[in-house]
Amino acid sequence: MQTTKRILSSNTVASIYKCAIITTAIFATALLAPLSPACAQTTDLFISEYVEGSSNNKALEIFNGTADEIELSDYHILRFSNGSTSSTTIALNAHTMEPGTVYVIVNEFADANLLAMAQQTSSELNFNGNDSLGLKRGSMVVDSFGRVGEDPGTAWTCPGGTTLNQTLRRLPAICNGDTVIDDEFNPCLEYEFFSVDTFDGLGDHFSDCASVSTGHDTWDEVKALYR
Ligand SMILES: [Ca+2]
Ligand SMILES: [Ca+2]
Ligand SMILES: [Ca+2]
Repeated sequence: MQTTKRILSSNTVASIYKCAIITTAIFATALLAPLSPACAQTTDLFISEYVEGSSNNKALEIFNGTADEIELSDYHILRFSNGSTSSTTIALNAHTMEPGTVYVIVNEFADANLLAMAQQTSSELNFNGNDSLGLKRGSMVVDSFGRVGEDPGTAWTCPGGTTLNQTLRRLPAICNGDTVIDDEFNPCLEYEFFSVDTFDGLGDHFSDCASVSTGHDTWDEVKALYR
């Protein structure tokens, strides 16, 4: 039986958002009603699970929490090994991600039961706890893991958590990726931790966040709908 451990307690489990009410002098409140309250929203792909397991059991799960289909081949993963600032690129396959779905990439030499979860395999998906990762759309960083340029030794750690020999699952309250690749990394702020070779969270992701249409993600675009 897998053992699970919640690192963060009631303050994160509650995931209560103070949703701001959209107000404006320009548009009638009635017209704006469908748009409010404006909760924390997901605007792009992010990493929803990181598997740093035994041997070659390495995997990443990417989540589309937006309201739109997203073409995955517009994105790629970068791996920065052992504190290096230069990276290895892992291209992502052509695949249309429907809203609310995930995509799982697995090291091609992983155990069969992990490979069975894969939508893509790569020999380059090989990290071992002290390696940073980036998820990019073109030149834009949409998420990152670890701290580029820092070799923490064996792993980034925090009370009850480590990036070595664990499965890390993004907390439901995390709505968007970490777009700063080289600042301090505290995995306990963003992930919950599961024992080594936990694979049963791959294939879906639970998020507390509202999805937002990436086609209408600026206020000017939203306003244009009501003209
Ligand atoms: Ca390494
Ligand atoms: Ca960061
Ligand atoms: Ca998952």
